Amino acid sequence: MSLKCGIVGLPNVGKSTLFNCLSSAKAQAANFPFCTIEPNVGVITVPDERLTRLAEIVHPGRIVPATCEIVDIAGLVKGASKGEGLGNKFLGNIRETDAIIHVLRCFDDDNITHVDGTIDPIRDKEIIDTELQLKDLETIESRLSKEQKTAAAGNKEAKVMVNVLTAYKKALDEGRNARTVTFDSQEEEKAAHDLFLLTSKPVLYVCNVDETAAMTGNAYSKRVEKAAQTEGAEVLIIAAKTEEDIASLETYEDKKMFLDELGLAESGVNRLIKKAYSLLNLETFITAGEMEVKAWTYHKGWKAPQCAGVIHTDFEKGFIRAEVIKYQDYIQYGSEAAVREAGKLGVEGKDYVVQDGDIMHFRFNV
Ligand SMILES: Nc1nc2c(ncn2[C@@H]2O[C@H](COP(=O)(O)OP(=O)(O)O)[C@@H](O)[C@H]2O)c(=O)[nH]1
Ligand SMILES: [Mg+2]
Repeated sequence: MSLKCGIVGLPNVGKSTLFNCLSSAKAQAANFPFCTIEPNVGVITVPDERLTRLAEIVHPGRIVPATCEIVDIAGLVKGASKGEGLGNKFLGNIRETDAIIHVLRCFDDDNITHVDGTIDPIRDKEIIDTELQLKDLETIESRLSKEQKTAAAGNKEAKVMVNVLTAYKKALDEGRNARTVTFDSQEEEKAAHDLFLLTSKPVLYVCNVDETAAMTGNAYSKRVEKAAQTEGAEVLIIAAKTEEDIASLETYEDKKMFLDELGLAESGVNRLIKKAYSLLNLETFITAGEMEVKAWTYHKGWKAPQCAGVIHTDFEKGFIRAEVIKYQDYIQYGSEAAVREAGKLGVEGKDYVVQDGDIMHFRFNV
């Protein structure tokens, strides 16, 4: 399961700059560097210092971090839902993503033109939102008439779908994003999910600020934070151009020094990926063996068999039990044997809810 995030925003707000600094983050894990699949698609490793610490103990053949696919989605402009710019092509790209990274221009620079002439991240956000909403409305309306006919013939599922579509239509007609709508029943939630609406995807707003505002943000980003609050969305402040410079530095020490000067503990790329994980309720469990120390992504709340299934479907089908070591225990005792001896190795059954950072060993038979 690889997470897929799409970067959207108006032209010249810094999308490609952000994409480039993601693409230069390759120093993080030499065995799985960022690779560009297509000019606008890249795969980045998910930063996780726990893997490095565990590898110091286990000395595995390799470290395999989780990965995240990033797509630089260009061409979103006013009228896009009607086919302006690259029109429908990029809307298809967005539909395939798990989460949206919405870049907003929060920096002044007379040398870089803004398509609408002035710097106003809230207006920009609304332009993009509107295009995505219009596309969703199109999806909903074409679906609604069909489902209404089926529902009229007495189909129960279609009735559920009609309710869902109607609730969405109302929200979108009022200019709200689909993600602001909540449903009471599981059937409705499932139907809602199956629609893959663009504005129901989780969104992370990235305020692209100048270097001086890298730590604190600025008046523009404050406005974005306020707007995001009303829709329960997350905001991240990144100085993309500066981060691009940082990413191009050769050594870890040089990067660290630059970040320290800006007052940042961690690069924007790291913060971005970590935010995306929490946004999607994703967590990581780890397998640690001689061959490899590896991160696996699962949904928060998943039980042991489901997590076993992330590694292999046979592990889930033939699940017997899981042996679990807490990350802190592994570090403290220094080896699996020592953990076992200290009585800290948990033997868990099929109802165990896996926790972030758990080091898992599944017992199964096929
Ligand atoms: N001054 C300043 N310029 C930036 C910043 N971020 C991006 N730029 C510049 O803005 C221009 C457009 O950026 P780009 O990433 O290509 O925008 P895109 O059209 O959204 O992909 C480029 O010349 C960047 O160097 C920033 O934070 N400050
Ligand atoms: Mg671009």
